[in-house]
Amino acid sequence: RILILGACGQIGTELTNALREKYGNHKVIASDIREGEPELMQSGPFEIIDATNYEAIENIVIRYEISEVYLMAAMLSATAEKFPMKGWNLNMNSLFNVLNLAKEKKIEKIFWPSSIAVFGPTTPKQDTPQRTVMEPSTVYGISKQTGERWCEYYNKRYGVDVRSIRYPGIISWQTLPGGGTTDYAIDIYHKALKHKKYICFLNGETTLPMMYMADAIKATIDIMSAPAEQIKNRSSYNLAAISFNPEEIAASIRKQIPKFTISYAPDFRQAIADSWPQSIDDMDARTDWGWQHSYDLDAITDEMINNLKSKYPR
Ligand code: VAH
Repeated sequence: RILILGACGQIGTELTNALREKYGNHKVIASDIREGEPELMQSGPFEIIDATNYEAIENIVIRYEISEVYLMAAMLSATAEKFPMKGWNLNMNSLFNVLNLAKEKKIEKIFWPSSIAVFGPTTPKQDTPQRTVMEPSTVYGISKQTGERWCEYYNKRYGVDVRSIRYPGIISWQTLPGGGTTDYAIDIYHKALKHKKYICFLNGETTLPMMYMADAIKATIDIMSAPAEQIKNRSSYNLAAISFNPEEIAASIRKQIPKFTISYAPDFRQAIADSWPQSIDDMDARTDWGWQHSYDLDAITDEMINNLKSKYPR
């Protein structure tokens, strides 16, 4: 069976639904520090677990005979800048708990999300390579870079089958934005439908790597389904789909909502975004385990507006 830690988060929510669809509702145990959306709570087993508590995870692993763990619990970039030690402790202790369960052979396989946040201001900004200078300047990025080093160490030293993806910004409609710097790209659709205008906390030229949630879920399931010998990078894989800036996403929205207007009021998150790459080279993921994205910006806008418009009747 599969255990998802952080199942009520932005990726966790849709990953739980996708894994239940693929493997059967009762094969996928969802867990989080608090309850989540009704659909997730009702579609299969749910347990309250604090991912920083080793015994709590171990109890559930034993009770449900868990063989695979997806660790989706984390504090994202903007929030971790407000609470550095809480962010570090959550992001690192949850990872050590899951890596040690695998080292003790209590589970067989782990998925752990990294992020483009592992790259810093000195990293090449265009077509950022799989291996390059990484001097992250955020708590979140430091925790993800360190986590990658530990994943590779546990794989090489103890044979732990841990697999990881450096997610770009992810756009989804099933959960509200949750403390990410890239979450302007989610909020903008809600505000476009509700007010026909959006005040963006990044400036209009801030280009970032982005991906639609369906592509991110596909990549996660693909890397976990691939034979172990195909997973050559045991730190984490670069993954890319598209890159755009607030001006470009606003133009895409205007094709559906002509009166939509955007204005800019950059805040502390501008410095976070400026430290990240603008585009990513994900050739290794495409070569090693067949990664290929599907959604471009206008397709994302179609999906977001079609799924959100019922929430904001005109
Ligand atoms: C964040 N959405 O903004 C996350 C992600 C690359 C960004 O890690 O913190």
